Amino acid sequence: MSRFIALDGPDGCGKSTQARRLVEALRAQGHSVLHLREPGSTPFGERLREALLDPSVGDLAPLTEALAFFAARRAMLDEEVAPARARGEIVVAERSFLSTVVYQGAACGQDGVADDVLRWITAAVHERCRHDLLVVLDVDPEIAARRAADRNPDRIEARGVEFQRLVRAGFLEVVEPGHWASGLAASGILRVDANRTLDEVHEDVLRAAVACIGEGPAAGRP
Ligand code: Z5A
Repeated sequence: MSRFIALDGPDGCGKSTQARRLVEALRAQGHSVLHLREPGSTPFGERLREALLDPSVGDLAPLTEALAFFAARRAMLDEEVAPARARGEIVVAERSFLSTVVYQGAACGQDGVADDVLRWITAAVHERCRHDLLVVLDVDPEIAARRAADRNPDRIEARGVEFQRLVRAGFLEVVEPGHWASGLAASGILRVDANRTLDEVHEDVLRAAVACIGEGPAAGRP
């Protein structure tokens, strides 16, 4: 049975590592799994990713950034996620619309894209292809910064630890029960404490994914 699962969270929360481990574990259980990343995973999306992360691009308005992330997302849904779902595969993606809601919305304060605009565009972009499970890996920005200390920051990472605090607060808002975002994932949004060891985080992520895969089909699920 096909499922669409995304791992999201602040920079350095461990999404890429946990996505790789989840994909390996699910494949070891016999599932056919497609591993994607946002922005990216299509030729168009990878070109947008390059531009969006390139420090030489300089500042962009939050709405400009949001529209570019949504454009890359829609291409990935049409070209990769929908066909994989039709083949009955499990899709594991790094990041989701939650990142746009947080990075281009809540974390930008008054300059951010308004929540009702983000909600409208998200619904339109995901009209025919929605997540089953969204996992937010919640991490203290100082811990995340130490983990990524040996890397050159990309355009968005270069905003520093204060911005990362706002990003974390934004993710903690979207995992609150009743936030509109949870209505776009059949099994909802789960917060996982990512301040722990890789193995502890993996156990929680795998347990949630296996539970989601084991659940019966939701109404309207493609
Ligand atoms: N962005 C946006 O603004 N709006 C949007 O809509 C979308 C994205 C979709 C690119 O995302 C940027 O785009 C990102 C958000 C923005 N901004 N920034 N910066 P990305 O996902 O490609 O980039 P990232 O968040 O910077 O990913 P990352 O740096 O690769 O981090 P990660 O995937 O969360 O972590 P990792 O690579 O798995 O781990 C980092 C290191 O920590 C690595 O050495 C691990 O071995 C180590 N690690 C991870 N977990 C642990 C634990 N639990 N213990 C110890 N060490 C650990």
